[in-house]
Amino acid sequence: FEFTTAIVREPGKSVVNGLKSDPTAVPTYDGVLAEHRAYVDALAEAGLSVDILKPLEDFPDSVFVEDTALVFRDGAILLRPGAPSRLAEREEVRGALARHFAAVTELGVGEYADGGDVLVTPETVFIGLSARTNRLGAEALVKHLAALGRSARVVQTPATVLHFKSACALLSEDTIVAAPALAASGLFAGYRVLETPPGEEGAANLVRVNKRVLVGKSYPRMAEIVAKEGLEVKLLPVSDVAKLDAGLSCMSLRW
Ligand code: CIR
Repeated sequence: FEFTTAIVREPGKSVVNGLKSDPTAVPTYDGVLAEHRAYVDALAEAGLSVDILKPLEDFPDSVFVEDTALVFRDGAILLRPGAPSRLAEREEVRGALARHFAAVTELGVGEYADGGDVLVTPETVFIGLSARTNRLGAEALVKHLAALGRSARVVQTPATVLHFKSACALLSEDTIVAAPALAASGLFAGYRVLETPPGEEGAANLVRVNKRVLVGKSYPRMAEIVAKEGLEVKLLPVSDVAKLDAGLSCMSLRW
């Protein structure tokens, strides 16, 4: 969670046609744009230099740039997003990665993984198998991570959420915030686990950036828990991106 730089992508007007599990949820372009702007400002306020990529009308979900790559100080891995409509987003981020990283490796054909399924902790990297991340992709990723000196574990994403990180986030070196399904799973043995309050399960998709923690505005009790940890809380609106099954972590690549 100590970062200096981020890559984000502005939403296009087509964002309203992004993938979503609830057909009755209707996000607006203006709503997503406002949430994205507030998010970019919060990253900059937390001290990050933010590379803002151009909107891509052909890719409604491309604002959720986290799913296209995994980034570390010493290298990046270009992923292969598991939703067919999102696959070519990887080509659109390739150039930006090349600008920022000397070493970029990439997942091969048939190896699918979304960045939203990857939780990085100082000790290990959790890779959640999901509808987007397959076994081949996860196992290939373990090898790419080993080349960057990181150990990784392949685990199961709870069936109730889209991505592994829809239900968890790293809050400090040894503390993970998790929704009940993951908190009770035993996966995080050895970590301190803070469970999201009832009704605030979506709050698990928070983002620690340096001393600050970005938390969804609709999660006041989670914000209180984070503040009690001695961290600065920045509340951000997320109701429109939530209609697209997304949250705060999805909107940036951070390193
Ligand atoms: C999708 O279904 O791919 C997008 N509508 C939401 C992606 C959210 N990304 C993330 O959690 N990393």
